Amino acid sequence: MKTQVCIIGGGPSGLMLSQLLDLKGIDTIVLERQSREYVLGRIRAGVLEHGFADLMREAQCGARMDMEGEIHEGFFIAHDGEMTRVDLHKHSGGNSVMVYGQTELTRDLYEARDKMNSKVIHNVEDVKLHNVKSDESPYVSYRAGDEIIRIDCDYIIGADGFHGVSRKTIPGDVLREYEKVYPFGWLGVLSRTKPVSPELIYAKHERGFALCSLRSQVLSRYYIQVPLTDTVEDWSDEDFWAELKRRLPDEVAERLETGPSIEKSIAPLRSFVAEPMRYGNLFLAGDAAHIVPPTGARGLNSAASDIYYLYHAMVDHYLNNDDQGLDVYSQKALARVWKAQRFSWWMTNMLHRYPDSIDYDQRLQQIEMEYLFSSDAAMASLAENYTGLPF
Ligand code: RFL
Ligand code: PHB
Repeated sequence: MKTQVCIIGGGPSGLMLSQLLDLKGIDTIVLERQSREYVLGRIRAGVLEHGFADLMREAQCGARMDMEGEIHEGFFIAHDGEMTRVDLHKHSGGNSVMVYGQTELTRDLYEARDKMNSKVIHNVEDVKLHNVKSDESPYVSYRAGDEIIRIDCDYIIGADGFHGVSRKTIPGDVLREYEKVYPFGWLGVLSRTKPVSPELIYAKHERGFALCSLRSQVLSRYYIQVPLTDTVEDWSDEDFWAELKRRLPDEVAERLETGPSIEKSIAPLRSFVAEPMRYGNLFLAGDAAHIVPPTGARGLNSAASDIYYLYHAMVDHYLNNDDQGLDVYSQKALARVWKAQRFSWWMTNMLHRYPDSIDYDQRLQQIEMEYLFSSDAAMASLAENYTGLPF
C-alpha cells in the first residue's frame, strides 16, 4: 500500500489528524492495534478547551458536540467544608470549556472517517517503523494474521499513545525523556445517575482529592485519589460512594445520587515529556509524546494543539510547498506542552494529599489556595490555563 501520511494510532489524535488532512485532499492511512469497540470502551477525558472544540468543527465533526455537549463557564473547588466557585468566563475574558466525553468525540471522528471511506485499519499487530531517518523513503509494516503488510509513505505520525511503538523508534541518544510519577492514582467510576452538581467540583480533603464530573445530565463521572497499591477489586461500589461522600462538603454529600458503577478503573498519575517530537520523517503527537496528571484536564487538549500544528504544517508542505511548519513543529509543540505540564503539576500539587507531606507542605497548600481565592491575577492565571492557552 502507499499513502502520503501514515498515522499510527486510532485514538483521538490520529483520527483527528487523518480527518483534517483528508478534507484538504492529503491521503492518510490510520493503523490501530485495537478493535473499534475497544477504543470506544475507554472512558477518559471529559473536558475540552474551546480550541479543541473549534478543531472538531473544522474537522466537520462538531455537530453532535454542539448539540449534546455542555458549555461550562466555571467550576467549584471544595475545601474545608465549603465550596468556592472559579468563574472561568469572568477571569479568562469570556472563555469557557465544553463538557463532552472522549468516547463520544472518538465515535464522531470514526463516523466522519467512515463517511469519507477512509482507511482506518484495526487489529494490526507488530507495527514497525522503517527508514525514519534515512535517505530512503520511510515505510511502516504490520502483521495481519500471517501476512506482513508494507505501507510506503512520505511521513509517519506517531499518535499511538504512551505505550506505543513510535517514540521507542527514536534512538536513545537523541530522545530525552522527562518523567515524574506521583505517589497516588485516581479511581474513577461512571454511573447512570444525575450529576451532583451542574458544574465540576474539585475537592481538596485531608483524606485525599476527589472530583465530581459528568458526561450528561443522566451520566456522572466521579474520581477519588487512592494509593498506588489499591486495585479496582479493593473497592466495592458501596465503599467508593462512602469514601467520595466523606471527601465532599456535607451539603453536597447529602444530595449525591448513588447507583451501580457502569465502569470502574484506576489510572496512575504521571507527568511525562519526550523531546524532540520530530525525528527525521517521524512526528510524535498526543500521549505518545507527553502525559499529564488529569487534574487540570489538559491531556487531550495538549494533543489537540499538536494536531493543530501538524495539520497546518502538512497543509503548508503539500499545498503551499512550504516546510517551515514541519521544521519548527517540535519546538512549537513542546513550548505549549510544557505550559500544560506546569499547570497540571501545579493543580495536582495544590489539591492532592501527598503521603509523605509534612505540616509545612500542608500549610503551603492551604496558602496557595487562599492566595488563589483572594487574587484576581491568580484566578486569571488558572482560568486562562484551564480554558486553554492560545495555539
Ligand atoms: P490514545 O487515546 O492513547 O490513543 C492512542 C491509540 O494508539 C493505539 N496504539 C497502537 N496502534 C497501533 N500500533 C501500536 N503499536 C499501538 N500502540 C498503541 C492505542 O490502542 C490507542 O487507540 O492517545 P491520543 O490519541 O494521543 O489521545 C490522548 C488522550 O486519550 C488523553 O490525553 C486523555 O484521555 C487524557 N485525559 C484527559 N484529557 C483532557 O484533555 N481532559 C480531561 O478531562 C481528561 N481526563 C484523561 C482524563 C485521561 C485519563 N486516563 C485514564 C489516563 C481522565 C483520565 C482518567
Ligand atoms: C472527566 O470528566 O473525566 C474529567 C474532568 C476533569 C478532569 C479530569 C477528568 O480534570
